[in-house]
Amino acid sequence: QEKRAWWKEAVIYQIYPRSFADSNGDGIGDLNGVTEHLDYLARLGIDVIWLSPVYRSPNDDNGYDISDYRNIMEEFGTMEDFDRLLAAAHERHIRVVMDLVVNHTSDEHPWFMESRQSKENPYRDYYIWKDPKDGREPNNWESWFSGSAWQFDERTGQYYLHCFSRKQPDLNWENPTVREEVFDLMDWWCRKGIDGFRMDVISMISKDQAFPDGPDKGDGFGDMAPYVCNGPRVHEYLQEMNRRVLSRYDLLTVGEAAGVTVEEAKKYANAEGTELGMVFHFEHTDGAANSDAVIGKWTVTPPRLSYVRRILNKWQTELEGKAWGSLYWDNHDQPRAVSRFGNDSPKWREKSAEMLATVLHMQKGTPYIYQGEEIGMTNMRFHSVHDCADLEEKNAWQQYVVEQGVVDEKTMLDCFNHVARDNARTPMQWDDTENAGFTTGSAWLAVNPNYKTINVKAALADPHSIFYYYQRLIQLRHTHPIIVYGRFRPLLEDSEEIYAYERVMDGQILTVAANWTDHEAACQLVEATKGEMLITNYAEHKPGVLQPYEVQVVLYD
Ligand code: TEU
Ligand code: CA
Repeated sequence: QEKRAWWKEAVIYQIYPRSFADSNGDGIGDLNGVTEHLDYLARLGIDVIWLSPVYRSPNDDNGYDISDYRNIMEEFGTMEDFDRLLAAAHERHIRVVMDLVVNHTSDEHPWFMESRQSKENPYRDYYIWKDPKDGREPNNWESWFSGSAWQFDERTGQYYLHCFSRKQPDLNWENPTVREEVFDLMDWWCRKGIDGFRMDVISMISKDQAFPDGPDKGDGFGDMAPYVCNGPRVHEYLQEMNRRVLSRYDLLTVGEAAGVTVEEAKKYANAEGTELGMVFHFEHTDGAANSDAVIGKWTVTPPRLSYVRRILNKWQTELEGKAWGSLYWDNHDQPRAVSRFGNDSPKWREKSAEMLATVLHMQKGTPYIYQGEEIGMTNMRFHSVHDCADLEEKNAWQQYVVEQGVVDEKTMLDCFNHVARDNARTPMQWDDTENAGFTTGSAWLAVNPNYKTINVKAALADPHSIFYYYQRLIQLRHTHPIIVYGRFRPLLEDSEEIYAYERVMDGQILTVAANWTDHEAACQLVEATKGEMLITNYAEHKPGVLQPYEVQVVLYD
């Protein structure tokens, strides 16, 4: 029997504040914008909001580069605004989870500004500095954001490590003082009354101290993943964090775990609770792994049902009883769910979005909804690299198109249109007025032109909208313990068309059958339905057949 916990029973809504709602007309979403829309979120029925970083930051990577952990980003407002948001959320029984980015800081963080001063500076060991090797980088590691992961610093003649951009130097977790600093700032936020942390690339905090060259990636660099993901001391550090901070509060903790395997996840999210509550894995969203990548993560090939199902079913069955899981189709780093896994044509957008939502929300684990997913927001069309704001896109363009010439412009833009992070970062579409009601000024990133039809106002006015479908999925989770705690059993694992499974608990069975395609598909699971239909996205059914993107969820007592 699974141990009960509020964060296992909750549905989380991720907010990317920069793109959610602008309250003061400067074109940038902000904290007051979030506060103003809490009633909307309460109406959806979610239990928790996770805020992507809102700390002081020069915004090289939209807040994932923090220069002050105890202050609010100027564009987003003030600490008073934050306190008001927290109180207003709590009044509505919505908890607030903060993003915690402590694998690296901004290069404008005072720790780093000190660190780079001299080799003797007391902050030197807060970061990872190495001498040149044969006059060049200490090893061949490629940053996740293209180019070498090492940056030479003239002043002291050494390189520092940055797994992400050069404005995101990696902290040196080997240094116990660094760990104390991190635990202190976490404690500071906990004492403010926040309800948890989503921990950015927490699987990367321990590096192999030999810093060996990585396997050749074919683009002149080596893969650092084997030496920076799930490193030698990562579990030790998280257990220490758990003892020092997490265990003293009642928190939701989710580790963003780049490179995590099921075996590793069982440690990070172990049922004894000595590390984290759950982790995000990337197996079903990794472009490079699930299809023919053009280069790196860049691909134009949509993931196939058989691939996605194999991965999700593996995680469902292997974590059972050992670790809690998290469920998501998209976030601020991924393309829009309906565009990637479903069908965003006007004809099938709604049905396929509802099908995807059902397949995810009926699985075991804590579901995450990314802002706009609940109204079926779609990918953007980028016509030029100048339409992009994200440094990952810009750097990849520079490296692959401009410098190396290994991809032509059109192919790269196609890739962007399929998987670029900016697809998820276009402003939230609130209504059909100019800028989709996101801002009265000029939006920092262009609004998707389809806002005239796809927006919150239209969704709220239509009782058959995706919004109300999500609302019902959330209500079901809150009323049927089997949806939270039931065991997962895969069904029809060879089908090319149907994703089906069941959940079982205390003599009850919950059956989920979903047609993943745009045509009718025979399905023996829906021949004669005697149980109670909990939710479906079609008003009428055909015995033995699932209509395009149809899904049925049936409870048998
Ligand atoms: O992302 C970490 C991560 O694993 C990246 O490799 C991510 O998968 C990448 O963006 C995919 O292209 C986290 C944050 O979610 C991301 O927004 C940050 O840019 C990154 O860490 C650095 O903090
Ligand atoms: Ca603003």
